[in-house]
Amino acid sequence: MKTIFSGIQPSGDLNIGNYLGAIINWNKLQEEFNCIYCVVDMHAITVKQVPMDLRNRTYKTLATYIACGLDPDKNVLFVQSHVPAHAELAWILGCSTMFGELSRMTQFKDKSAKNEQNINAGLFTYPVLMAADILLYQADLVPVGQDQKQHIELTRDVAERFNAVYGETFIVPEGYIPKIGTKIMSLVEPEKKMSKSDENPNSYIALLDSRDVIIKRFKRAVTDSDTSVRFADGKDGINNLMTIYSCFTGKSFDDIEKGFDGRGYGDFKSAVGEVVADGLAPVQKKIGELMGDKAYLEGIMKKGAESASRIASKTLAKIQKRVGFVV
Ligand code: AQP
Repeated sequence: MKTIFSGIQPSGDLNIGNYLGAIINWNKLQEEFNCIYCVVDMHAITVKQVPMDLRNRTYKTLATYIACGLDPDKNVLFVQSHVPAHAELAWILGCSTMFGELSRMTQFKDKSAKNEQNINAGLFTYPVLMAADILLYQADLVPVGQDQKQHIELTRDVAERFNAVYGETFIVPEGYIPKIGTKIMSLVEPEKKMSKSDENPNSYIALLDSRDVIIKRFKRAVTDSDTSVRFADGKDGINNLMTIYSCFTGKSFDDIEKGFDGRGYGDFKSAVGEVVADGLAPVQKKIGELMGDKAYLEGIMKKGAESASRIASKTLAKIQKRVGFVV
């Protein structure tokens, strides 16, 4: 059975970008693959966090994985900082990663522009830790949204370089990026991706937003001066809303265009708000229930960390031997 690895940072409240670009695709994979999903809290501290909020969001992110359908008995679900091998392997891989490569990472450039007062070394070496996350589990496939493609390519380069120097050690993973929903855009600046750490809450729909907030934010979503609902170049706002509507209803763009023929943007925006609110309601209910049972979530974290550590420590020992450490 092939292995899948992916994770999400508890750096903000998860939004429909994270949901459509990552989590719902993970769901489809749990029957066919050996799946390992992590809450990557160590990545989250590359940007300033309030400790209490980070802790709470770590629980909430795990609860969201389960609420969205990931079965803790079929998937390994764990928290990154509970498995120290991630940090240990990141150090070793950092010595096979070039400064120039890391300097070219778009996410580093974007995040350093946004956090001028805190351009820390962790933000710069973030992709090395991500490579360690993936390679520790000898993952074959990494299901992510479009924005993570460059980091997956770097992971492949680092794995290939390590294998060339020390002999075949790592499986070189492939990104798994489905066709639709892999880049949900901001509702206020539709040329930018939707991000959970965006300072403007009107730019995203968090999974736990109330029905009223969801409907209001879609009504205010930035579109264009045209009036017909159709997918076309230069209509970033409408294209984004059509993508979201399609993901929540399963309808094709053709069907959406026909369904809203002769109706204005106002009608369409309301319809998008309704289907998203309906689609998220059961997930919200389940997250609420799970957050009321911290002991259950801690049990999953503990069991997940034990399973992940078993796999990770084996890979790490092999690598330590390869590079010449006395083990
Ligand atoms: N807008 C998006 N559309 C589709 N997929 C997305 N993902 C993120 N944003 C979108 C996917 O969700 C997963 C979460 O990744 P992450 O938390 O490790 O970091 P990220 O990609 O940087 O996500 P955010 O929401 O933008 O977080 P912040 O604001 O903290 O940086 C990944 O699979 C990602 O592709």
